[in-house]
Amino acid sequence: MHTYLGLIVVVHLVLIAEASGSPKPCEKDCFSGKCINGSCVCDHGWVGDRCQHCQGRFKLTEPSGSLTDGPINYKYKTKCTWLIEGYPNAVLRLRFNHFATECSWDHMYIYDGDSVFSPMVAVFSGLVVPDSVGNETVPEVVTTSGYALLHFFSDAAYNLTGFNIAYSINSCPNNCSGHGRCSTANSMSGRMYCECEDYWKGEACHVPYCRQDCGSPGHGYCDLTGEKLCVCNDSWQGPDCSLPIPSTEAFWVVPSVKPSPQSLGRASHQALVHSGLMWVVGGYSFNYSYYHMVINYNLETSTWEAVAGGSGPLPRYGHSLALHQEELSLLAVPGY
Ligand SMILES: [Ca+2]
Repeated sequence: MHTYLGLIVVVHLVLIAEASGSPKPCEKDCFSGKCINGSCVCDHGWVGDRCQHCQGRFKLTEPSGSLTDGPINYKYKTKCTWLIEGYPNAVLRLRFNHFATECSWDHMYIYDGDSVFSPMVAVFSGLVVPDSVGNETVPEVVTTSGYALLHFFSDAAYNLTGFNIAYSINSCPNNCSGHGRCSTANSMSGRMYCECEDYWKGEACHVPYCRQDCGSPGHGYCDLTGEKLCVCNDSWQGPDCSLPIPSTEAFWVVPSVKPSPQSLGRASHQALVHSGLMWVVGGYSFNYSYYHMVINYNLETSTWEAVAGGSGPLPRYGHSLALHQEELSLLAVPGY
């Protein structure tokens, strides 16, 4: 009987000793997981000894948030997919706060919908850097189905820091660029839009107008009746009428062009300007098997026109294009 009691006491002491022993720590922090018995146990969708790499599928249902490949370089040969679920027909904005992948080998595909069979709206590969020092503008991708599917793929060699993409549902474009207020007032659909401060226009209040009051009254005046721009006097030109005619200085003009079916986005096309027309030949568009092989843009009227196909050359991309002896005969050297 004594022996039996003694055995129980010993077992009890052993149990107390085990319970009071501190758990074995992990050598390094676990990023997306918990440290259990000296090793990181990863949350769903994360892998690596520190749970530092995305791999697998994620579903995001909060009205705003962010997604990343992880805190350090992404993994070789990986696939990560995020489905952002808003609500039907909500506007969803994705902001590329950081993006660095191996150009042409590691890609981020973005679809406007809940699967890869939805329209593809963008593909990113390479580096996203601000236009200029102090310009904090980052690219925004917009989906209008209320959903977005992002798929990241990396190949077997070379990696970079990856990406950090913020998203929000029913927000204003580019946060109104710091030059306006985000509002739902006067919006039939209940969607948010930017109310711009004076002298800023555009969907995101990103376009300045009538800078320096157009040099009024000597150089020109601000016309607020239409597009809100400077109308320069005869001897002045430029967006703010600050350059004399003729000018030794080059300047940019942003034309006011409405999107049209003919101007459908394309890649690997060729373009040249001849007699006030910009000709665009060929190219590749991701979502449509049919597109206009030859289109032109009239620099005077700001309009696109498609040239009827028929007996012309077959659709192609990655080709070369040349103007022959200033005549309007375009030479399209084979591509794909
Ligand atoms: Ca790579």
